[in-house]
Amino acid sequence: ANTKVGIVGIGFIGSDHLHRLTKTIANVDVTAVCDIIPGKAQKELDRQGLKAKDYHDYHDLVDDPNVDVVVCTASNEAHHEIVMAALQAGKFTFCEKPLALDAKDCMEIIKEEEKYGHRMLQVGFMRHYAPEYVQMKQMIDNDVIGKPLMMDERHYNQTQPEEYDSSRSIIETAIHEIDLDHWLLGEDYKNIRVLPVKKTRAVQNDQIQDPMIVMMETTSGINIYLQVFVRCQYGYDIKCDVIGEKGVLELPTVPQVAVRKDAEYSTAILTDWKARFESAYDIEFRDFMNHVSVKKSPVGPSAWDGYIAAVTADAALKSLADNGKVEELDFPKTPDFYTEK
Ligand code: ISE
Repeated sequence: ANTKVGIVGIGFIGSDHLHRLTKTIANVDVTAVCDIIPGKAQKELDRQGLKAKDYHDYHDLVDDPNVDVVVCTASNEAHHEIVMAALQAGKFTFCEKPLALDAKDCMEIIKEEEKYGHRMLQVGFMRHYAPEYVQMKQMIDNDVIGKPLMMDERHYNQTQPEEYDSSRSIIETAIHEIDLDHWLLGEDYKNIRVLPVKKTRAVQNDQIQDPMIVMMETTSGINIYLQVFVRCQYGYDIKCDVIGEKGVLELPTVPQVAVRKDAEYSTAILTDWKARFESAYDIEFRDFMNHVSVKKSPVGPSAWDGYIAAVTADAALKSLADNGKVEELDFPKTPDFYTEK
């Protein structure tokens, strides 16, 4: 029988996952959806030509016996309570990043998950599944460029809604690199700082520092330099260079057909982040569903990864509030619970 999935939050990524789970991933039925805005989920079901139970309250969705697995794609603030409810209902859960707003809330989720004695949850850090990052990690592990010394990264969005603030630039945007870099390098972070730099005139309020420079240092002293710019205007642009003792690894951009025309040679730059990592999302969900559909624990990014990222993000926000002061980081050992296979 197909695995029955309920999705809470039918926004940008929620509608994308709804489509993915019904059209791309095999042996899944989306049996229920829910959105805080009345009518929104039903409208999306109609648009995609789908039928599912449309709940107004997510509690009813997570308690529905016709839902085996909960996918949480609600707004960041709601992740914690929805995930807690899903775990309490004993459902395998996929939660989009960030797992919760801060480390304290992530720890509560970990405590809840621990009650089951095995992993119940996966966090949507989909870049772990992007073939280009996977290759990069293998090349680092295989010593292709010798020991990594520095990383040079860019995370640019074309634009974000008016209310997007510095905290979201960190917990929703930079969180991808915060999570990914220590995985790529196989080292913890020692410290982080966020430098307020010259601001773009594309923002008219003081709620956001845009762009910002995030600097992290790992325990062995690898320096990471990341520019976060969520209103760069020109496109969705991701750069990741790892500079080693013998060479540099460079993340490719998504291949686009080149155009020779009118005395120009050009290639497009994507603008939609969902398109940039489309295959990563597909592979991620295939892996997650392959495990939970046979009642096996998921093996992708865990609540612990969500927690470590949140500890780092908390420190980043503190640094930004303190004009770029270096915040020291010291991570506890990963509980066995999360390393058991
Ligand atoms: C969004 O939630 C994402 O995950 C994108 O990858 C990121 O680029 C964007 O800034 C976020 O809002």
